[in-house]
Parts: sequence; structure tokens; C-alpha cells
Amino acid sequence: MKPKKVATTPIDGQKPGTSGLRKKTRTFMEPHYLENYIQATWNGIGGVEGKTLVLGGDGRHFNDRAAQVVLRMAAAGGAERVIVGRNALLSTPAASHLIRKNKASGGIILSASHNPGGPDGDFGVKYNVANGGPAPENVTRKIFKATQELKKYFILDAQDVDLDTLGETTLGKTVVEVVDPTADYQELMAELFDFDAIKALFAEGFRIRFDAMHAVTGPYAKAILEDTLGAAPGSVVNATPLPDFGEGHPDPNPIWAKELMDVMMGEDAPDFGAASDGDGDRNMIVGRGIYVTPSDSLAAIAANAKHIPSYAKEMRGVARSMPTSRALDRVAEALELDCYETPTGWKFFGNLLDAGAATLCGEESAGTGSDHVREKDGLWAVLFWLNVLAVRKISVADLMADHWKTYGRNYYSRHDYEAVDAEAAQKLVDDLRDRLDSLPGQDFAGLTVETADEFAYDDPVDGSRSEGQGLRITTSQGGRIVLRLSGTGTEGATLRVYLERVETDPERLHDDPQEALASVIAAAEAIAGIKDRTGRDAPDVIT
Ligand code: VG1
Ligand code: CO
Repeated sequence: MKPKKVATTPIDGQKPGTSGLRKKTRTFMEPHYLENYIQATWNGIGGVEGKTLVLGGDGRHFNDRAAQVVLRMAAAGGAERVIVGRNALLSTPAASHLIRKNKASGGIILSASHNPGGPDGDFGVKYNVANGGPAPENVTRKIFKATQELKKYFILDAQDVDLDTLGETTLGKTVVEVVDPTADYQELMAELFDFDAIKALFAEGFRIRFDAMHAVTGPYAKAILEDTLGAAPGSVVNATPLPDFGEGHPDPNPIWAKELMDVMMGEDAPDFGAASDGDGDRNMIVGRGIYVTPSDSLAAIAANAKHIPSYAKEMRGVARSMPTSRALDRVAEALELDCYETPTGWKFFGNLLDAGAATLCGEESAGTGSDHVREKDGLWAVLFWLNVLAVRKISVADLMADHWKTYGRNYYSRHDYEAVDAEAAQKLVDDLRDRLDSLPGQDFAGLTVETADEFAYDDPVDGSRSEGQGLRITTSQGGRIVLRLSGTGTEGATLRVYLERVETDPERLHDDPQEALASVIAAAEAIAGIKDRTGRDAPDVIT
């Protein structure tokens, strides 16, 4: 079988964002669109000849077709082996693990993560490098450059590979190995956590509801929580991955996982609720009657790592993305751990994890993880919580109350303005950037600005610098406002406004976050004129 050479021309806008290339599914299905990007990826990484790659996706519409294209193009490029999850399914953390475990050169993950799927939804392609993590900026830059210079791509003229059956086949000279998507991942989780303790917890009648949101984590959660750890059958709901996620929005937050929220706030709520996103790297943690913000979850995980032997042994530093609340910093200070602040996106944690500088990391957007893989990991976070609850024999609400009493509470909320006119959003950010220097000392809605800058990151490991990573403003009374534009949307611009205020008064630790943040919210509006400039009365999504 000889690879076919296809003439093509560069396609505009194939620029990887926060997490790979994300576009409308229909865009990806246009002639040459996917092929161009895959060829540009191969070109950007110096070809795939003789390499081992991992391939899988979150099962959304076009996942199966795209996987066959990637296989034919990997074969055309002379890849030695492609390890594929059965039916082209792999959660993002499981793909990261497979890359590491098999010492693969990298992998392709087909996913638009928390974005809705289906023919009218979104699709995405992400390239991960040999450490199992998302390609860093020096690689994504090369891929983008290759998209702009592309004149041809190579693809094998062949039938579909049977991805239904486990085992090895060949495509041209390339070995295609179909693996069970959950087996290796489950083994890794069993090494990290005390499965016996969690089993005992469920045996005592502890009840969990895990909402897989019809996305990729269903089979993983069923295998681990129900079949292995003994959670009651039916604990995992919406467990079958569907190409359109059951017309849902697989983003685990109180808005999109409302069904779970309603159950957890209701009378007969189980002890623990959790959800995960499209590709299984995000998590949402809910206790009976209490939603745990991702920033708090990260801080609680760091504070309780001592209860989990595999982490107690070797806690190095911790890291959070810049917009993530500083609750983690307070824990790090108390435990005398280094605490790193990185730009948004998991790719920035890779170097810290590789260098052994950080053990745990997380983002306010429901991403938490550790050095066990190089991606955030939804089910890992759930198991971490379960392990801690099993050891401490405490409810989620009591654990958080205890946490806030010890460390203070960083009230936190993110306000998203979605599908805003791209020019208006850019102008809002540009104008505010120009005014940053003049802000310190000025009063807005009763708060005085203390510092204002644009975040830039100097990677302490390789010295690379990433600029333009969000505007941040701190105020009196422990307030902080961060503004940035999303890099994962596919329509117009999404403006994210991150709001935070520290509270240490023991009498004020259990207030409603929106009320506790009212002064910071008002200050953000007074500083940036968000309503006026976006033409919106209120955010589309508040988390
Ligand atoms: C968002 C989140 C960011 C996360 C990224 C990918 O990016 O804010 O924290 O790493 O999505 O997550 P942005 O640029 O839209 O703010 V996933 O689970 O969608 O791969
Ligand atoms: Co995701």
C-alpha cells in the first residue's frame, strides 16, 4: 500500500488554543480540514516515521471517522505503532497515562472537552508530547506555522481498521494495537489510592452519585466505582458515552450538571456527588448540601494529601493557574510547600511536574491532577476525595468547614460572558490594559486598587516566557479581579471575569459566595465597564 499524496492549500485559523484546535464539528468535517491539521501536526513534530503514538477520543460525533483518518495518516507517515483505545475511546488522562506507560512519542486526543458535541456542536484535536502532557507552546507554534505553509498531505488508501476488537492488526507497515481504554488507567488508580479503605466506606453504606454526563468517563467510573469499589449499582448515572452527550453540555459545574446539583441539595441526597466533562479530565465535587468550588477542592486536596500514603510520602510543591483562587497558597504556606502560579491551561504544569517541582496542581475550571499523568484527571480527583473521606470519616460539609476554619475562606466565582462580539471583547481588554498603571490607589465601589498588571509567566524550568496571560487587579479587603479571554470557544469571544475575596472572620465563613463577593463584583464592573461594552446585563454562566 502506497501513501497517496494529496495537494492542498493552507486553511486559515488552524491555531491551537488553550487546549488544542477547537472548531465547529462541521468545520472539521469540511474537505481537507482534519487532514491538513494532522499533516501540519506531523510536520510540526518532525514527522512520525518509526514513532509510537497513542490515539483516542471522547466519543463525540465524528470521533470514529476522525480516528480512521488519523490512523491512515499515521501509517502514511511511517509510524511504527499506534495504540488506540477500543472504538477510538480514551479519556484524556487515560491517553496521557498510555503515552507514558508505553514510552510513546506522543498522542492524538480527539476532543473538544467540555464543549457540546454533535453535528452542530464542537470538535477538537489535541497533540500530546512524550511526557503525556499537552504540547507546550514551542510545539504548538511549530504546528501552527506548518498549517500556514501546507501544500500536501499523505494518507493511505485503505479500508477502516476494526477498532472494535482488542489486539493487533496492521495498516500498511504500521501496527495498530487496540487496547481496553480503562484497564491500564484503573491499575494506576489502584496504585495511588487505598482501594480497601474506599471499599470499606461503600460497604458501610456510603452513597455516591457520579454523573458521567453521557461522556467518556462513564465506563471508567462504572468499572472503578461500581464494579471494583462496590458502590451501589446505579451510582454512576448517564454512564453511556453518546456522540451528542445526550444533547447535554458536558461541563461539570452547577449550571450544566444541574440535575446532580438538585439531587445533592435535595432531601434524600447521597453522601457524595461528582461529575466529569466530555473527555474526563475535569471534575466537580459536591457534598450533601454543599458544592465545593474547584479552587477549594484543590486546596482541600493539598491539605489532606497527608492522609493518602502515596502522596504523604513525597509531597513536593503545588501549582495553580493564575486565575485559580489563592486558597491553595494558604495551604502551601502552612505546610511550607512551594506554590507556583502558571498561565491558564494544563500545558504549563508539565515542566514543573517533570522537574519534580510540583506534585499537585489545579485550575479553577474544575481541573485537578498530580504527577501521576500530565493532564488533569477527573476521576482521580473523585478517588482522592473518597480516600480522604474514608480515612477521616467526615462529611464533605464538615471537611470544608474545618478547612475554612483553619485556613480562612477564599470566596470565589467566575462570571462568563459567552459569544460576545470578538472586537468588543478585545477592545475591553485592550483598553483596560492601557489603564492598568493608573489604577493603583483609585477607589471603585468602595474598594481601593492595590496592584494591577498583566500576567506573564517565566517558566522556572526551561526559562521560556509566556506573555499576555490575563489582567489581574488586587484590591483592599483581600479582593482580586482577573479578566481574560477564553482560548477554547468556537463562537465570538468569551470574556471570563474571575472574582475572589479572602475572609478570615470565623463568623463569616458560611455566606453565599455571590453576596460575599458583591463588593468585588461591583468594583470589577466599575473598573472595566463590562455591561456597557459587552451589551449584556448579566453573565451567561456563573460558576
Ligand atoms: C478553559 C479553562 C482552562 C482549561 C481549558 C481546557 O480554557 O479556563 O482552565 O485548562 O479550558 O480545559 P479557556 O481558555 O477557555 O479559559 V478542557 O477540560 O476544555 O481541555
Ligand atoms: Co476536558
